[in-house]
Amino acid sequence: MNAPAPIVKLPPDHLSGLKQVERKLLWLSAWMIHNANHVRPNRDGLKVGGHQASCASIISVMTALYFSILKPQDRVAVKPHAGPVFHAINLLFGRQTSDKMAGLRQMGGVQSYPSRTKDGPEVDFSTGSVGLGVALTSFNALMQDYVRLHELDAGLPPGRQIALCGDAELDEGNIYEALLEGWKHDVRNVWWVIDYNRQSLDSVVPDRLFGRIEGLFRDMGWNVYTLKYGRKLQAAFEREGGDVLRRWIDDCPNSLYSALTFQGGAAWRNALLSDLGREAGLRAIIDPLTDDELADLMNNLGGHDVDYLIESFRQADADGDQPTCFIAYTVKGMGLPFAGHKDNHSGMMTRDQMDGFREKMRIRPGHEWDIAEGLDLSAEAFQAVIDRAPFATKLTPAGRKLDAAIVPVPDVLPRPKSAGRKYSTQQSFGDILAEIGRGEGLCGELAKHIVTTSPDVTVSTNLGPWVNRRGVFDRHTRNDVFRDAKLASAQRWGMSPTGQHVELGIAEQNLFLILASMGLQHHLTGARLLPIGTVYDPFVNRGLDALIYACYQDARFMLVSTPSGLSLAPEGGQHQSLNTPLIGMAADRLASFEPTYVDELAILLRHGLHHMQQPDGSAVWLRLSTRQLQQPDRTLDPAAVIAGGHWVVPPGKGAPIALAYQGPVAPEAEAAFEALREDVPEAGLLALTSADRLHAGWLEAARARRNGTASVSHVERLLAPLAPGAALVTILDGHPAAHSWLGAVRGQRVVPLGPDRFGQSGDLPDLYREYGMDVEAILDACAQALLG
Ligand SMILES: Cc1ncc(C[n+]2csc(CCOP(=O)(O)OP(=O)(O)O)c2C)c(N)n1
Ligand SMILES: [Mg+2]
Repeated sequence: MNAPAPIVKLPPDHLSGLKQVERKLLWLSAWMIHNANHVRPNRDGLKVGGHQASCASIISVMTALYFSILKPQDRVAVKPHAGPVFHAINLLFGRQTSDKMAGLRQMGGVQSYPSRTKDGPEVDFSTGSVGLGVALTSFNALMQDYVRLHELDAGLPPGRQIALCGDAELDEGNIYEALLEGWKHDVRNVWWVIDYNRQSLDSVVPDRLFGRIEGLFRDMGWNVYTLKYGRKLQAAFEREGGDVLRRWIDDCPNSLYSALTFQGGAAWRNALLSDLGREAGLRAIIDPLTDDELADLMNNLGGHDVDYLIESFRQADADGDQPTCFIAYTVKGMGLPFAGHKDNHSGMMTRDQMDGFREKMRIRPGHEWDIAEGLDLSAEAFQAVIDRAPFATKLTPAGRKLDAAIVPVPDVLPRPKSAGRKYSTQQSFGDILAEIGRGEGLCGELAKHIVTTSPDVTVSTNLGPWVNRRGVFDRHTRNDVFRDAKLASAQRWGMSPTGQHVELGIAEQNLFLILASMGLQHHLTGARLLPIGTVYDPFVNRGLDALIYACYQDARFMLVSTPSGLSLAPEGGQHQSLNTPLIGMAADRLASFEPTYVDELAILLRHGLHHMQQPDGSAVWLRLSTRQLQQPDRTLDPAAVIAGGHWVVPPGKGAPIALAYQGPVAPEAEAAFEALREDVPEAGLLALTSADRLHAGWLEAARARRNGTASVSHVERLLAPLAPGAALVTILDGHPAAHSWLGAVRGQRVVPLGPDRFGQSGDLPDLYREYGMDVEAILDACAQALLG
């Protein structure tokens, strides 16, 4: 526990004003949810939902922060279930409308959980999948330093990165991965405020847990403020018998404390008297109190005392920029009829309870959304409390969402001459990036904005040459000891504030969280970053929730996953990815590609760097391979490669069959095609560069046609020369379902090849034979397809 902070008293009028804010937020958040569930017409009979208890729990914390502590440049991840409190705060600041709030969880209304893309620019970070928003703040602190040290930001003052965190969020493993990574990078300006109501969704949290948590944060170099008791309890502890009361509370199991809170003053009295009735000092404290006053005293936890919270936040501010965790003890549902009940997570006030609550809040029917209704202050005085908050000032005249100019990308990226040589896509990805890293000519500006990162696979995904040129980022300059000692190594990894690679530990969720932060910098700090993250393709699954989370927020980055598929032959089943092409197709705001040859890769890399900066662009994913292929000498149509496919050998008109390949299985497809052509000279050979883009384009065109706009998609055009009932044999080093749908485009018959079982160690001939991907299997599939 910290030494008591020097008292920084709030002026009494300000404190009473903030208590009115608390009251208003409690009402508005509860009313929003009640209105959505019990007042608004319900067309489908589904429960709308909302979390009145989760909101009530954190109202004092949010009041203290938003109305006294936060500065406009601070960025906040709000715990998902406190979304209604967040919107109510914005209503008070004039940045939200009651119409939208009345539409909570309805289309066009505010989202259930704060969303950057749907709820507008006031939301700094989307939240919903617990733990991720919390961890994101730590990575954003790192990136805030990065963009400042690289002088890429808009020059606004640096802010705190703050997470308002439910205590159960600390069960998520990604929190600890992020804590460790943050420690390695010596992050600063991060605050995590834990709403320690000791309740999760199902139950009350085990008592023994929190001793551990405090120690964990301290071990990671964090400052910890444990805010257990509010001022009233602190005062009671000072009195004779107060130490007994304190010991009793400290020893009280979480579940009993919750149950007594729910039962109220009489139950508190019974419990205290039965355990401590002979303690004269204690009797002197509790006997004069009415039941309501006693309940009020016992619920006066640190996280419900605005005055104490503000003082603690100020103290932490004065302590400096060390990462700080505040464990704010609270009661879930504080101030509501089900306060403390273990089942209150999704509990909602009944109509009768709401009537009683409305009366207590003095809200007249028809005035539910009026800001000044039911307060002990005039509207003007209340407005003055709001205006006094530093956060009432806008970050910029345009608001909280910044923007950054687009960095021009040269039409053609520099790359080593490949035609006629053997190369893998992974190898040439590294080579192209290293060429950009020279920073010559048109690549000068481009190279400055690229930032790379990788979870301990920098070398093995071939980022090494780029890192050698651009250095590793660290706030402090650290020499490369091996280099200084003149020991031979291909990697020259000096670390400095100007480095452009952020080296991460293995945890893949951290990769996607830092990509999310990097990919949002244009909106958060006005810095245009072109983030590129590399990872082994199968381990995209390990970080998948964080990847989806990054895309959900519309973060802009390039994911390069390599190596992929069975073609990684000897590495075996756990390293051979099957499902990733399907993930790429199903993830929104993520354009996924799988080039086969270097010329396609160069087009797609260039496209990706451009696309991820466009207002209607998205993140980009390139799935690469280590299989070396003989490179063709040819000229490609970039538009076709970007749209998802191009004919290597166009089919004759009305051809009965075509072969389509994606990725490193091209040689097998090409060899099978040569044999096929002997029997069916008009057969075609199609190179697929993106099942995802083809599919997306197909859906888009169909939607446009349904809306009466003539539109033909790239895949429809590609397949048009084939006979209506033609066969299409497809092959990729990934789950064949990624291609099965092609048959639906024009009613052609698809025979999809590719592994649908876990792989194993082997060489390519054995594995391709075993999993039906060799020349023979392709020809068998062609024969089957031709026979119908
Ligand atoms: C990754 C994930 N798993 C499960 C859930 C479902 N869920 C929502 S809230 C919650 C418990 C939240 O408890 P806590 O963080 O303590 O919040 P509070 O008590 O403040 O409501 C769970 C399990 C979720 N939103 N995200
Ligand atoms: Mg909780």
